[in-house]
Amino acid sequence: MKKTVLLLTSVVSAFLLMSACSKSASQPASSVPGKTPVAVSTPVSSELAINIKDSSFVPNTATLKAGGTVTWTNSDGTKHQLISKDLFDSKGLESDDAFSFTFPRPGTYDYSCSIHPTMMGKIVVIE
Ligand SMILES: [Cu+2]
Repeated sequence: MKKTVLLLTSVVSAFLLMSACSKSASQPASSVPGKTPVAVSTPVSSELAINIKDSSFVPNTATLKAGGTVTWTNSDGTKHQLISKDLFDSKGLESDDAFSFTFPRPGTYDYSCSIHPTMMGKIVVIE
């Protein structure tokens, strides 16, 4: 009688162990889809295109990889001039003119339009 109980106990515990094993084995597989959106939601480009439209920068804030280049294109009918303190000055950008700047180092760089000071944008450069 005692032997039967012992056998049953070992069978039960073996079953529990197996189910625990299969559960932990399936965990890495289920955590992979969870990890993928994180990688997708933070795409870091080394080439960025920013559109100047209706006196605003689209996108207004953009993330760039260090060493990457940003190109602004003026899609407005009015002239804009992009400036960032001690960093760049696009000079006057007429309609359809483009200006590119390469950001070698990580950091947060604010820029604006010297003609329309309320036009502001930000480039976040990461390693
Ligand atoms: Cu402007």
